[in-house]
Amino acid sequence: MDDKVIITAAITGSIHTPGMSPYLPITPQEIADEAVRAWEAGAAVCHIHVRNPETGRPSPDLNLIKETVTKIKNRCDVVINISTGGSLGMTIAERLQPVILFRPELASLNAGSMNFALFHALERYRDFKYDWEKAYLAMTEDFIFPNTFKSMGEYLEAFRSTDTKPEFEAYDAGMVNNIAFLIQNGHTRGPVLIQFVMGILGGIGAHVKNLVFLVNYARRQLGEFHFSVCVAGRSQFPLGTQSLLLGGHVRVGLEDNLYLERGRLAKSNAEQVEKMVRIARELGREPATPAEARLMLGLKGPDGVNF
Ligand code: KMH
Ligand code: ZN
Repeated sequence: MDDKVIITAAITGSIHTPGMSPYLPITPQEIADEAVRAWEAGAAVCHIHVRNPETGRPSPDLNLIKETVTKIKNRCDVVINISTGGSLGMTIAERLQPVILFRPELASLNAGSMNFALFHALERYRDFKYDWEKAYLAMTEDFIFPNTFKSMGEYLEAFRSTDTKPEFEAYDAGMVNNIAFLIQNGHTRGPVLIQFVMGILGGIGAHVKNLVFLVNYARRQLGEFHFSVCVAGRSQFPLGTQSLLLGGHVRVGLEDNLYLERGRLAKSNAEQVEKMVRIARELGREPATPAEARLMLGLKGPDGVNF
């Protein structure tokens, strides 16, 4: 299945705010509809955050998560990857709760701490829909997204006990080193799945040479591993294409990029998935089905989740 590419759709995330795009899904119904449409377009995995339905603010509410993932699971077999990055300001314990309660097949596990910076978006966006948006972005100038070795070890223990596969989010090269440490010390086993997240201020820049370096570095440090690439902003498609050429997988979606092309907002996650499917096929990479993705990543299957 070497030629198969696992396309993940990151449906709404917690980086963008409602004032930035009218197409950002907010309610459990909207998020579920977007996930199902992304699956129809060729996504094998959807990555899930939730938002307060009234305000659009990223939310830790477990009922909203349960409602959203249940709606998706009732309608299609897409692999559901729940975020443990959550949103800025959530506690480490809060972020882990969805894994403990819902035992998903796959969940994100952030591979190190960083100043997760979004404040510079305020140079571009001035008019917002809700009061909270400006302050939410502004506070990131002084915000450390905490993922210490202690908490990563605790997360991995919970992931092990729920048979949830971690998708390690690596925002910089040092985080690859952190993953190697976690393997060497028996916290997790290879082959690990890494999502290289590029272009976040506070992490590595979105450049072709950086991705070559990350992949080579991870190969040296980890041996065999699976990787996917997602990029904040306009390099999403070019670097996603580079990942295809390097034999990696790819993530698209409104969590990372609101556009379909320069100056044109994506009207849905599915539009971005469709574009990535077209590019992949041109390069001889067929989108993996959810069943194929489960096989490739060694996931427990949808019967093993608790929702
Ligand atoms: N919410 C961001 C700080 C994840 O889903 O695990 C990080 C994030 C990553 O969204
Ligand atoms: Zn996320």
